[in-house]
Amino acid sequence: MIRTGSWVLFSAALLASGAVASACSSGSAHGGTGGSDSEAGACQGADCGSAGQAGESSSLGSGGEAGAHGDPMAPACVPQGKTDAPDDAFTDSNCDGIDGDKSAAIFVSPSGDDKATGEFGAPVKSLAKGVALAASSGKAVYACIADYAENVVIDTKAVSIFGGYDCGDWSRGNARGTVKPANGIALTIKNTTNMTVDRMVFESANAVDPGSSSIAVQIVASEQVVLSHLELHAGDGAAGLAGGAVAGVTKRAQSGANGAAGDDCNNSIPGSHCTATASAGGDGPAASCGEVTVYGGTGGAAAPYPSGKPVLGYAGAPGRRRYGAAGTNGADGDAGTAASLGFGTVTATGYTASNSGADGSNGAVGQSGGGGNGGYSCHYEAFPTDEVADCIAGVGQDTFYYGSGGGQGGYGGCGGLGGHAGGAGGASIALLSINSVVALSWSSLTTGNGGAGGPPSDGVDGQPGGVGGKAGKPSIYAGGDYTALTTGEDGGRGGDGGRGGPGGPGGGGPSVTVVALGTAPTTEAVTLTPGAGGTGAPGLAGQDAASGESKEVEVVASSSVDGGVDSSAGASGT
Ligand SMILES: [Ca+2]
Ligand SMILES: [Ca+2]
Repeated sequence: MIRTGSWVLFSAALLASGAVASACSSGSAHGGTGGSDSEAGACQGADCGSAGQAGESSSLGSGGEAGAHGDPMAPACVPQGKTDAPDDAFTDSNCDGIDGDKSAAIFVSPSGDDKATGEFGAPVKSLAKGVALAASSGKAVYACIADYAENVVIDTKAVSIFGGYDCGDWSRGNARGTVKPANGIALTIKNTTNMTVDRMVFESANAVDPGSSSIAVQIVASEQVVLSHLELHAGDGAAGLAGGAVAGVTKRAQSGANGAAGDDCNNSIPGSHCTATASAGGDGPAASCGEVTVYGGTGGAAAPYPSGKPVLGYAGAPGRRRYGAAGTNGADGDAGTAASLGFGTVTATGYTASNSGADGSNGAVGQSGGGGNGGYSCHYEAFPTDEVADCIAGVGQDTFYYGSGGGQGGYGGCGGLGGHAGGAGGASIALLSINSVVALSWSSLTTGNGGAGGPPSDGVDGQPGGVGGKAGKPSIYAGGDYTALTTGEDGGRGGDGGRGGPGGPGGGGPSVTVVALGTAPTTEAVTLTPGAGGTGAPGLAGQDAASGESKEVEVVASSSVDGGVDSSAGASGT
């Protein structure tokens, strides 16, 4: 009775899985030829092996023993060879009790233990452990139908993965387990050749880090990769990074240095000897705006003893020679360009959301103010006929006093910093094949939405120009018409720095079910359902960024790796 019951269960499992039992028949086995089959040692262990071990048996030898019991309900199982690949009909062609070859597989089940051997009856718990054991032993992984929160990586040594197995009796059907890690790529295959992944679901979570992508399966530098009866689901790409705020200027540019005061001397007064040095104009140290050195225009020196003209003030730098005049304001920076493509860049190592905006450029440095001219120096005569004219001419000898130096021009303001670009939105990609040969069949691929482009930040106003330096105070002997004549001029005000341009907005991320660099995967009976492309961010200077594309297949030519998308790929958003 027990044996009959277990056979019914086994048979039901086969029927439920849609198996066509060519080697281990189910339907015809009801005919009751079990006795003779068992003699050949070729029936299922569940039926002709030790009683009650449904699907668990054992060797062909024990099958013979079962035959001795002569169960008339046992099905026939005629081995068609020593090997048995998991197949679409779920046929146990080597009659070891499962579709597939028990001796050539590492079994993975959530009820297993990663310290186990992985052999049949002693499954490991994680796919990672299963893949590691399979790689070292040259076996395949048989995974039962369950959820696996793992990032599965197959690197260098090919490991086939077959799902569809029941976690209880390891019968096989079309139901599939799901690999869904908390983040990152669900299945990565690289540097391998000749392997199969069958009857599994790979699902990547929504990307979280700004500009990162959600990719379900990525295959790199691999060949003869067969993907069959899979479901690949990518989550949403993450929104692009917002351009960081730019610090504004809080301090006015450096003021010009004051000119030196007029020197008091009077040759007719003992102890008050005139020197031969004219009072100097203001001349402060260099300042800098980034890599640009800035000076205010140097103030002119007063006229020298005993005769001569005052020195003119010097132009501010950068700028032309404009004595005492205010510097002109620096030009505003240019706005950063908006992202214009609906796709990013695929390189030999992966996809990069490169469709970001450009930074705004900095405003230009304001022109520094010009230096003030120096003052005249005078000889005072007791009985002058035209004092001002004599002063300008530098004649007379009784009394002498210097004019004062001109003030230095105020320093030009530094340009405001440009705004930062908005980052590109991340992509949603179900299958990314890079320089690989992949055959995809009987599968459905869906993607989420591409990430929105990141908004840019605005530029900031330039630094206000520095105040011009004051002329030096006149000599105590100057008075009346002499005061203005002998006093130097103030320096001009520095020009303001230009405003920084706003950053360019980031482009939306694409949503593409199949992306290939190089050869596109071959497809048979494949359903591709892309989501929506991410929205491009609006620009602060009027130009909005492109939205991400929504496509079934995007093929990027290998030759354009450095340049991004293939021109024939239709990169613009849809
Ligand atoms: Ca098979
Ligand atoms: Ca088998």
